[in-house]
Amino acid sequence: MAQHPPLTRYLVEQQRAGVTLDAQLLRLLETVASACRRIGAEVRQGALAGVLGSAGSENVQGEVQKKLDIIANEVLIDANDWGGHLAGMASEEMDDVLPVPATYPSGDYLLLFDPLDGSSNIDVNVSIGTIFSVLKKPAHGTPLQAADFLQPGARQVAAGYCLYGPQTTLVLTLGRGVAMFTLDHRDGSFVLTQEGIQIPPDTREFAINMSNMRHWDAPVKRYVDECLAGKEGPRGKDFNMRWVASMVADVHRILMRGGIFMYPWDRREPAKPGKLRLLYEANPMSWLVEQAGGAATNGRERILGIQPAQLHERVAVVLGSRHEVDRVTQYHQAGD
Ligand code: AHM
Ligand code: MG
Repeated sequence: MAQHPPLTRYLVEQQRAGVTLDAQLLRLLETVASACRRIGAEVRQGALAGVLGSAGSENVQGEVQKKLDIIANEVLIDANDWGGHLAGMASEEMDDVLPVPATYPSGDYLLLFDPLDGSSNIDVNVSIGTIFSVLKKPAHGTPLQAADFLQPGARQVAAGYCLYGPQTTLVLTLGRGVAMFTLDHRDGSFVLTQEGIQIPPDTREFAINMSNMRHWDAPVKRYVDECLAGKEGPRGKDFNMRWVASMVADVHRILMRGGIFMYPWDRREPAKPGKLRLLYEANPMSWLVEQAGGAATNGRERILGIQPAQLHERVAVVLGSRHEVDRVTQYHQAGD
């Protein structure tokens, strides 16, 4: 293959290598990539395009929506609803699932997304992203329903994210490793810049919002305390800490150089299992991380094995370098 083949060529080569990638899935992935390119263009224009700031509305989870949350959501819908590759979509920013309009043919796939992740960073010009997950529509003759989207992450057929940072980077898995594409702004194409991404099993870097420390459960507190104790502590090494507050950026760093990311359950809202959404954030990121040799749990069990009970379900997330995730998981299991 050429040194930096475009996304389309990569997908066709994957198909030839035996990855199940039919014409609909191919169109879906190219459509998502081009929608991300458009979202990235809006992000780059920022104040010049009047896209910063709040939209003055709330999503179903009671979070204030930013203008770019809504714009990104619309770009993804408009790009995808007419192509015949989707039966429907679900988004962090929509109350209910969205079947494709009856005027268009219905396809075999379901697309789930967090259109603009890291919303708190939009107005301060820090990296943000789009996260997506693709499922097959279950075979039944009835109209599309929310239950069709409630599949464990292990059933995803594609997952990825696009990071709008110093570079615009699309990271993708089809279940055979993780590949990264960089947007060439000169001609608007995503080209392959890294394949077979591997997360080192050990790390000296952790990512967690430390301001929540007083609300954490004992296993998370123990793990972080041991990291903070450094060389003199039980881990016998110094740790560094990073927290971008955009999951896309934090996970990207982990894919590039290792680390552990945690957004655990905490006492602020005890009835909620965590902050992050299982279907739009945790599942796609967990699959990417596993495909890169890392691990992802909710502290106790593998995230990809969880049977979702509702569309906007939340989950605790511990993901990244395998040995560190195993350690946090063992600390939880020991306390059960
Ligand atoms: P969002 O989807 O509304 O942007 O929220 C998810 C984001 C994640 O990207 C990030 O890891 C987390 O929220 C940061 O939360 P906090 O501000 O509590 O540190
Ligand atoms: Mg998000």
